[in-house]
Amino acid sequence: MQFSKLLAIAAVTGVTFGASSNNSTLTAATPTAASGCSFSSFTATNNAQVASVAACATVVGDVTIQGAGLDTINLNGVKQIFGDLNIKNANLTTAINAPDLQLVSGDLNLEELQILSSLNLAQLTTVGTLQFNALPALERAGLTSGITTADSIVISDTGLTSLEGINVFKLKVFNVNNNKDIETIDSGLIAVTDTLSISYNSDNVDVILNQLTSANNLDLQRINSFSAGNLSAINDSLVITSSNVDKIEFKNLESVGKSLTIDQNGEVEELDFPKLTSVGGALQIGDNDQLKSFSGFPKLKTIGGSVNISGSFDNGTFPALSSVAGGFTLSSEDGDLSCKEFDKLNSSGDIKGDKYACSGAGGSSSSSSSKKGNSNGSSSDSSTSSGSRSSASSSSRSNDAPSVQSSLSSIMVLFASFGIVLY
Ligand SMILES: *[C@@H]1O[C@H](CO)[C@@H](O)[C@H](O)[C@H]1NC(C)=O
Ligand SMILES: *[C@@H]1O[C@H](CO)[C@@H](O)[C@H](O)[C@H]1NC(C)=O
Ligand SMILES: *[C@@H]1O[C@H](CO)[C@@H](O)[C@H](O)[C@H]1NC(C)=O
Ligand SMILES: *[C@@H]1O[C@H](CO)[C@@H](O)[C@H](O)[C@H]1NC(C)=O
Ligand SMILES: *[C@@H]1O[C@H](CO)[C@@H](O)[C@H](O)[C@H]1NC(C)=O
Ligand SMILES: *[C@@H]1O[C@H](CO)[C@@H](O)[C@H](O)[C@H]1NC(C)=O
Ligand SMILES: *[C@@H]1O[C@H](CO)[C@@H](O)[C@H](O)[C@H]1NC(C)=O
Ligand SMILES: *[C@@H]1O[C@H](CO)[C@@H](O)[C@H](O)[C@H]1NC(C)=O
Ligand SMILES: CC(=O)N[C@H]1CO[C@H](CO)[C@@H](O)[C@@H]1O
Repeated sequence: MQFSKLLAIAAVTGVTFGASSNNSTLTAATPTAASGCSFSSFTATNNAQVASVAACATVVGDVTIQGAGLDTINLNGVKQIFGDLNIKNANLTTAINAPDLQLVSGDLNLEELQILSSLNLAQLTTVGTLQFNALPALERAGLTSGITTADSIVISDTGLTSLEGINVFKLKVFNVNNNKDIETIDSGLIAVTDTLSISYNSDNVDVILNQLTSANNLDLQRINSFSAGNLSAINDSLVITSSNVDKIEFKNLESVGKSLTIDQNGEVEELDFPKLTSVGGALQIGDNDQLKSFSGFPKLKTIGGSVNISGSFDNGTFPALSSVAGGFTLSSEDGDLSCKEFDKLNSSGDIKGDKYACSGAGGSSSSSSSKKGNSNGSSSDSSTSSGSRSSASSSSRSNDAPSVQSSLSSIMVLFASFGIVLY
């Protein structure tokens, strides 16, 4: 968390010393705290101990408040915490008041507060990570000013009805899951550099991310609708699963860096990816009971992993497809889809992987070989042109997308630049 602390401090100095001179004023921000307000960590389990924290306008160190001995937790007067603030496992706490708190440089973590129903974070604008977890009675986050700077937001298993007050647009993690009363997520998010995940909120959750231009991992589960008309690049993987959407539409998306998975969406009838030209990893489409066509990829040219499509299709084409680095499996149980086009794709050598199988209206065809397909889904025609044709072994491995994590350093570099851009 050291890194995010620095960032948060940098961000605050941007505010304090004028965002117009966004130079490195980090050293000017070294906080000074009154005696008793600076420590490595401090745990409060009763009102007197909480009051001793509340006596500090500036706290340097990690604060944990926990236990069943606390009804209302009052942190009035605390303005800045250079460290983490954890409030957790306080199962009799009904209210938390921190109306003067502007900054938590590390994690602000509220967890396992079963009857917490009132939260006042009226002036909070800056956190390293905001994490709410298991706050079932909390309907409002009490973020009156609103959070504008954070590197991660995780909202999980709360009673919140909206994400009002969360106004961070460029960050690393945005994860909203298992909030049964959130029916709309309409956010100004612009870029999410690590994971953007929205899953298992209200069954009717409509997700509107019309400012989003780029994402790394995008994971959508149990959503009702999704719109991201400005999203042009997904650098890692895209997963849409177990959702009620009737149309999956990514009007502006040009590339998916790794795999693209669309499965178990029982109501989806149409896919629309008019600009998508490349999928870096596997393309997986399956268990979408109402999907009769996969003709929504008019420009898709290269697939860097394997293809696995199953369902009951009347038609489906990849008119622009010229390279599949992995194997190709298409199985259409009912419907009119014929394999002709895909047989052609295979015999013209555009499928590089070791396995080709298609079953459709006119019958089925399949073959496998140990040609130089690759096991990690990236490009295959490699160095030695000595076509290694060892006898047809049964080594038809599925070429799943590589799941290489972005290196920490590149995340840090990316994020460092966001730290500045945030203003
Ligand atoms: C950075 O900003 C501080 C405070 O505004 C100013 O005193 C300092 O001269 C600036 N440094 C540079 C290199 O611009
Ligand atoms: C709260 O937690 C304490 C200690 O874990 C436990 O003894 C008590 O029964 C819990 N109370 C409620 C209302 O859950
Ligand atoms: C995706 O990759 C592009 C090109 O490397 C980069 O400019 C962009 O910031 C990345 N976006 C995210 C959200 O990681
Ligand atoms: C894309 O972003 C622009 C500028 O923020 C906005 O006006 C427009 O409505 C967005 N487009 C879509 C299709 O959402
Ligand atoms: C293709 O996906 C289906 C599920 O949609 C799965 O059962 C099957 O094993 C997959 N086939 C391959 C070759 O990966
Ligand atoms: C493809 O199949 C769908 C669903 O059966 C149908 O609505 C559509 O008209 C078909 N398109 C073509 C080009 O045949
Ligand atoms: C797929 O293409 C390979 C290489 O051209 C060929 O050997 C194989 O018979 C083809 N499979 C089918 C089912 O057409
Ligand atoms: C697997 O990926 C690595 C790194 O991208 C690459 O160096 C290697 O050649 C690939 N293996 C094959 C068999 O393509
Ligand atoms: C006053 C100043 O240096 N402003 C700069 C802050 O950073 C942005 C983005 O890097 C520059 O465009 C500004 O010129």
